[in-house]
Amino acid sequence: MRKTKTVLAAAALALTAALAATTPSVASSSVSSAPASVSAAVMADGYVHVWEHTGAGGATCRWSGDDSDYRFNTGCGDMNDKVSSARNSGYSGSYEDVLFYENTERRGSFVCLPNGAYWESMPDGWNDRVSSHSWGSAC
Ligand SMILES: [Ca+2]
Ligand SMILES: [Ca+2]
Repeated sequence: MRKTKTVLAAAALALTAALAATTPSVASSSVSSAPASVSAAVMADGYVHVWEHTGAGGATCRWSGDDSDYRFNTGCGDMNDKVSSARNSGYSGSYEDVLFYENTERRGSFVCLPNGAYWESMPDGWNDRVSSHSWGSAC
């Protein structure tokens, strides 16, 4: 519980910083609680989202670009070997799919999350395993 609060506080700080640096019109809640019925038709927001628990639960992170090391993230702390659900709501185009790698620096085995897809739980063998990701056109 203490750790969750720390993560949320850090996320709030980073969100504030991000909003100050960009446009205030993209404000979004750091606690995602979209109803299950929405998951089939994901609204594109340009981000890949991951969560600590299945069903979009617990701590969350999102990126619009690549991330080579899930241990260190601005605003959402350590997500290394913790990801249990994920959503690709990136914009469709040339780099619309997300490749999740088992190791940092995009090394090792990977799984591909297609554009617009939501994994309520990770594929077999991938719970608490992802350590980095990149955008691509590989699914
Ligand atoms: Ca987890
Ligand atoms: Ca890993």
